[in-house]
Amino acid sequence: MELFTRSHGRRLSFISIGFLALAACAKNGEKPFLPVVAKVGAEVRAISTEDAKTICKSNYCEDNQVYVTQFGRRHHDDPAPAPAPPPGPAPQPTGPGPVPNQPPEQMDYSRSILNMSQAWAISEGSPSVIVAVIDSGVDYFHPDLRNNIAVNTAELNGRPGVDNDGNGYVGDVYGWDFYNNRPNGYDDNGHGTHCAGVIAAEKNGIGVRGIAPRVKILPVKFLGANGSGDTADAVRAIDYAVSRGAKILSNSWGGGGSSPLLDDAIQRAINHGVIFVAAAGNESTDIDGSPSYPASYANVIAVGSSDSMDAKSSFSNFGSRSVEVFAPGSSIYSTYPNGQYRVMSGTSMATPQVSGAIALAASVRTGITRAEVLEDLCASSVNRLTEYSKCGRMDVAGFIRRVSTR
Ligand SMILES: [Ca+2]
Ligand SMILES: [Ca+2]
Repeated sequence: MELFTRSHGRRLSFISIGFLALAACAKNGEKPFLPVVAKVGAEVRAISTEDAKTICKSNYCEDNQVYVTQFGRRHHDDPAPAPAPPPGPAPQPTGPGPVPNQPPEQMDYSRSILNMSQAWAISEGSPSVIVAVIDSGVDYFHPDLRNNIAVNTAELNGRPGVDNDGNGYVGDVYGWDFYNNRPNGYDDNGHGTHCAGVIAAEKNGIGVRGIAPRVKILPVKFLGANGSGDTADAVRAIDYAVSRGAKILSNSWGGGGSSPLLDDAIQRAINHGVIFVAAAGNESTDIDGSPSYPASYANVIAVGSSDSMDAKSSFSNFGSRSVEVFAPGSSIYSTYPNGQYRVMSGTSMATPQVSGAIALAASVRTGITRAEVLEDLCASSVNRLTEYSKCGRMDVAGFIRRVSTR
């Protein structure tokens, strides 16, 4: 394998003192950071510097990168960030607890900018399309999400403590938590639940409505309660999402340097027919010149953030060669854990707008390819922000119209 040939003789830098400090200060609910990631057989796992001395003699190893949510930096015109819910154990599949009274359904400016009523006249999405939210997890009992979760029925109806569908994960009814290595991608941060609502909050008269309000969300957690995760868990999360039949992988996270192991996992997913959407990042940087990962890997659909005036969000990264499309990411209203709702800003919020639109496209035309998605998404985008992107600002009605007539 190419990875192994590349590995021999490669020197690991065991990067920065900062990461070592991070490892030393792991707090409650945060696991210690292991600075090396190794590929041992088919398994990818994080290891200590000490273990690397022996394991990396005969296996491919690289620096374990740290990734964080692409929640926007704060600006004077942004609302204060919502406090994260306290970390706790994942609710088990016995059912939801009591939820607060739900507000009536309301939609922010992004639904009108994206011409959603025209798009919804063509399709509200199909329950056979699964979008994996690879993030901090999802509140899968949220009243606006619980009917749109990709439930693993073999596990739900199977015997407890047994891997009923034989996929290597015991009890993965509502996805998997790779950060804590336990069943169900429950959200102890808030970020993943917000992204999930942008994609598929239900059309039910309460809360908010997602871009594709009838598709299914697969919760895949690899970011911890503190919003950060590493290469080893990201790779396992991507492979898991593909194995569960997700057609679209929505990735509102980034950071770190280039990782051959992560790139490999992404290309493996794409070769499987999956569409990988990623946030361009929030450093106000031209990523044509300084790449941002995973957005900058080949064949990834990278998303920048725009605002209610159709301008680039001040925090958003950009790149006329590296960013495919912009979508509204400033001040987006969506779901939040424990039956709540929040306004949040970031390329994190723009990314699920695009993932949701592609989910609609895949609902209208089963088996649509990544190349066809890109062609129609780009051709239908509005001629704005083209100095910052390949295609401009997404228009969902135009996109779905093109897909439906292809
Ligand atoms: Ca299983
Ligand atoms: Ca709703």
